[in-house]
Amino acid sequence: MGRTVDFIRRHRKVIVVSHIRPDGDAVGSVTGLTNFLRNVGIEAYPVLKHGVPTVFSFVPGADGVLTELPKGDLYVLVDASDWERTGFDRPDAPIIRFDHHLTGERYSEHDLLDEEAPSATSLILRFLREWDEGAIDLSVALPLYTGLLTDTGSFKNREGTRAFEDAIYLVERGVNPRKVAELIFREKPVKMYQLLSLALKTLSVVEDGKVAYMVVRREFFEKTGASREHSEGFVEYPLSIRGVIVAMKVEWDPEGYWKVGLRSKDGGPNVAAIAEKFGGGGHYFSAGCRIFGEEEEVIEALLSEIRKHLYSNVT
Ligand SMILES: [Mn+2]
Repeated sequence: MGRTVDFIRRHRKVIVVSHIRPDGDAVGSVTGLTNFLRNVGIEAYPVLKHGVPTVFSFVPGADGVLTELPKGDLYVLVDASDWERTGFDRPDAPIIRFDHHLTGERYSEHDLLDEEAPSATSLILRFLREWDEGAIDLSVALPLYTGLLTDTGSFKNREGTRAFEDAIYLVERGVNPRKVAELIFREKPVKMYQLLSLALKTLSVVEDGKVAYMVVRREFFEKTGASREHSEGFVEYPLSIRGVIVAMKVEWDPEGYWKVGLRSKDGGPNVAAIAEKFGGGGHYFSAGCRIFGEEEEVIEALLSEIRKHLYSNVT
């Protein structure tokens, strides 16, 4: 890790960038790492093609996030499997990747990839703790905690102690967990619930109650005026049904594809393997992919892949 620190230090202008349609982990990784780099005297810029979703606007540095990619000497790709996920053309400068998914592209010997990390911000935290603990102030801790909280589904999605150890560390740095939870989970616009009520009408439970899914159609967004960020987390609803071990959310995307979120529970199949069949990826219990086609065809293709994994122990 010391070598990676030296490598970053050799560059004058560092650009930190993550994926389109950013979630809490992408926002937290981009802002937390940028704030730290500035604390240690490095010129750094946070970039997200689609900007910061309103729900995360409280994160320190959120208002400084750029939506265009500046020229830099080094690009740090965080919480993303490959550069294409940023929505930008590939820059003419070195890229290093910090991510908690092992799949995806490798960019340099300085890539930090650790599937054991519950969030990209957790991996970044471990790296920054070795770099300079004194530079981890609240402007770094709060974004990192936001990524940790959201990517673990409020500490529901991971086993073991690591997420809690990181949380203790970050709370000791000044993060107020109650306040953060309030800002993220108790500031929903009513449009979100209007969108949810339409989406819940599509809820289907199939395969003897083992599989549940929900569709978020284009017209639901149009009818309610909700935006795409409001459907974040909807996959929890089919997943929370008793007996269901695989859940999915199939959502219209303005770019013409269906954005698919897949989740698995104890005893369920590896949804990363299912997502990979469609060019996506993720973790055993949480994965996603994008598919072009008609709604019915897309759902049938997904269900048929799920069936294979459900009944034949393929992983
Ligand atoms: Mn993540």
